[in-house]
Amino acid sequence: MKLVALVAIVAALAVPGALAATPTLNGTVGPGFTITLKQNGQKVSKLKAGKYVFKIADKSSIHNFHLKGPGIDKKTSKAAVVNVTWTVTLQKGKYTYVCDPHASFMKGSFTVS
Ligand SMILES: [Cu+2]
Repeated sequence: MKLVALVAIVAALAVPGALAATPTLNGTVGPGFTITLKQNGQKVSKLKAGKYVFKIADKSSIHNFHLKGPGIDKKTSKAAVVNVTWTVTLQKGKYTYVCDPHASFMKGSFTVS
């Protein structure tokens, strides 16, 4: 009986780590002149290095979503209205995301440590 209980506890502790999902970040640009990057509804400002899934919603044919930083330079096409998913490994450093045609004010950044 005690062994069964112990096995159950060990299994319960081991499973979350084994099944830990890659964290998802939600990037949105448009339809207005806004660009955001959020995790669980909160604006992203700091992340730990590692693998992330970026779900990008490019909702406008006059904007794009362009992510740049150490090891990464990815963007959606300005003309396209698309949902894309990028699986990305973030490294230590500063990353920026901009809408290229309006980069002076449609922009954001976060740091990875
Ligand atoms: Cu724009």
